[in-house]
Amino acid sequence: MKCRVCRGKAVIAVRRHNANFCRSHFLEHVRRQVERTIDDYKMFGSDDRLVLGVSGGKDSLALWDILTGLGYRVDGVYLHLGIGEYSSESLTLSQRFALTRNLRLEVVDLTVEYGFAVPEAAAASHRTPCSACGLSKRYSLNKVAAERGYDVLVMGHNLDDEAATLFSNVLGWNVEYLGRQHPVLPSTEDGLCKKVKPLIRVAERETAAYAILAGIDYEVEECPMAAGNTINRYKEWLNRLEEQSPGIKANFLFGFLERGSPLFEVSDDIALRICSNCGQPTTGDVCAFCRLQQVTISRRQDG
Ligand code: Q46
Ligand code: ZN
Ligand code: ZN
Repeated sequence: MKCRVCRGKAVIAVRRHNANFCRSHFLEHVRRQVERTIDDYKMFGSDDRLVLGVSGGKDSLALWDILTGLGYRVDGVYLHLGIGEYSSESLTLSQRFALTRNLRLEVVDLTVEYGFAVPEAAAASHRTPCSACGLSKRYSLNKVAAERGYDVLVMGHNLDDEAATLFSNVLGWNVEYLGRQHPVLPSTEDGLCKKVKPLIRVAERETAAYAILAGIDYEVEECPMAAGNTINRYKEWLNRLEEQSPGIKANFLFGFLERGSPLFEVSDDIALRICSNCGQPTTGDVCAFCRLQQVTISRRQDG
């Protein structure tokens, strides 16, 4: 197996690009994919203040490495979810990454800041852990980005994440979510920070390979609350299709973004209001995060 670029010994095959790469040309290939995504979708420029949602996993740390390598100045924000050892280990790995590269990492602890952790909120609200977790991440990362005056909130979702989410939204015909599934969500005057996903051209196995080949020490343990997560199941299904038809996952996602997405665009008329409890943007009176917080704390007081 020879590298497509230098004909040296290849270490990885990327079947959907019909290409094999040596270590250095694979790293280069991934960086180019990210650079192209940033340019194609006009995600940000060199003057923008960027903050990255950091989890300690392969995707966010690989993306931090890639963006700083491309010359962007990117701070990180880590949200401590309160999921036992998994959270404390991920935090240590994130802090070590930031420290050794002289990068700024802000840590927000859900328990300290909001009085509850993900496992308790999931149980109290009868949501799945990933649903309570996703809501908490969206809320608190946006809040930090908006309050600290960042121009863009950068997220490490990869091709598999986005394709599986799209698959899930199509299976359920969640037209509202389909309308919002875009690699760039603009900022709003009500307090939503611009949000972008520069890793969407890179598959999960490629971000893992990038992290390993770039010498990044990341959290390899899976979150203990991931069991039963439907998105992970859809990822497996899509990977089975990908094995038979390399490229099908990327075609599914990018075909949607180019041709399907405009059909589901949400109108700008959906006016956001200000949550009467926390002041963050919401479509209702009290935002979903404050409702999650209230139900969790009141269950604890009742119990
Ligand atoms: S951390 Fe949170 Fe993931 Fe754990 S609870 Fe689910 S969403 S699986 S990326
Ligand atoms: Zn090479
Ligand atoms: Zn609120």
